[in-house]
Amino acid sequence: MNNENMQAIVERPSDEEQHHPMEDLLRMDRMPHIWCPGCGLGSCLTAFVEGLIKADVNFDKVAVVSGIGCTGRVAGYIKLDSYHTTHGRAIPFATGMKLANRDLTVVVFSGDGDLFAIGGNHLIHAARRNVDINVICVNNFIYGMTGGQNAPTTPLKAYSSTAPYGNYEQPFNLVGVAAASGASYVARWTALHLRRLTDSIAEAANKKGFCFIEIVSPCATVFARRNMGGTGLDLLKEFQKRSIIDHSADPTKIPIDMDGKIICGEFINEDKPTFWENVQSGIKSKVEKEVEWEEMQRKLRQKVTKKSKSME
Ligand SMILES: Cc1ncc(C[n+]2csc(CCOP(=O)(O)OP(=O)(O)O)c2C)c(N)n1
Ligand code: SF4
Repeated sequence: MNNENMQAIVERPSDEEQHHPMEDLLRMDRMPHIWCPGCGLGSCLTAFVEGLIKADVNFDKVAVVSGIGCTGRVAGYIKLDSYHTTHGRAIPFATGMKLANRDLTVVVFSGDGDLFAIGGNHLIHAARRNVDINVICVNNFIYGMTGGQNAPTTPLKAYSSTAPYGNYEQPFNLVGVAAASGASYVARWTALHLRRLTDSIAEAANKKGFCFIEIVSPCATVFARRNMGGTGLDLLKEFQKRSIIDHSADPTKIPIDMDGKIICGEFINEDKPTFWENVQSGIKSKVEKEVEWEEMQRKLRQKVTKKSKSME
């Protein structure tokens, strides 16, 4: 190593001089974050920020909503208007915000437990109504924050703190639930598919209707350790081995199990009327019918008056 290189290493910039490439969109005063080493959430947040930049949305008009959990911390780390709501209630909160202020791009960023266990009912009904919000769900197969209890996504036979002999409950296939409930956009990626995930987030940000993106992401601490004696990195390697991209796959037929393939892709990308558009067209046709009815009544009254005058 020559002297110049040596000098460059010795003279590393001080902490004050160092800048995070995404610091404009992150609340740096909240760093260091709470996530464990090897957790996939850092990559998920990076893809989210990059996706919003790529979508070229007006950041003053973006609102991010999270529920409770490790994933839910995203609302606290992103430097945009963001709301850390109660467990399971991110979607109703986001729905209200979007309906009251329809210029906003509203994104829910939360965990599989938050969105599909306690919040499951809200998710299916928001998808059914095609509410114009985006939902990004980080699926780490477990309740991470509270110590690794079974989630509705825990694969059969996987170990969790509430399934010490292996899980015997059939898990939800998240993209299948979103698709069957009527979402306009449905995609699944792993935390390794950063470029494709970023593109999906950008696509959804500019799309009307209920958009759902599942990110399969490693929980290094309470899922990986308990199930494979490995780390978050080992789980990522496993995802790499098992992932297949197939955009034409039927999202209702691609559950994730402990050792099978993880089918990823953009499965649904449709245009259909949103909840608000249906409300507007309902009101419009009702008003038109009333105007028509009043006109008919007016003409009838005119006719009757004319007739009675002619009889006088
Ligand atoms: C009403 C209510 N019930 C239960 C909890 C406890 N709780 C906090 S986070 C969580 C699960 C989080 O799991 P998930 O959404 O998958 O997020 P992760 O931590 O795995 O990212 C639970 C049950 C709570 N905070 N509020
Ligand atoms: S518990 Fe799991 S999901 Fe939560 S921060 Fe740690 S590794 Fe990530």
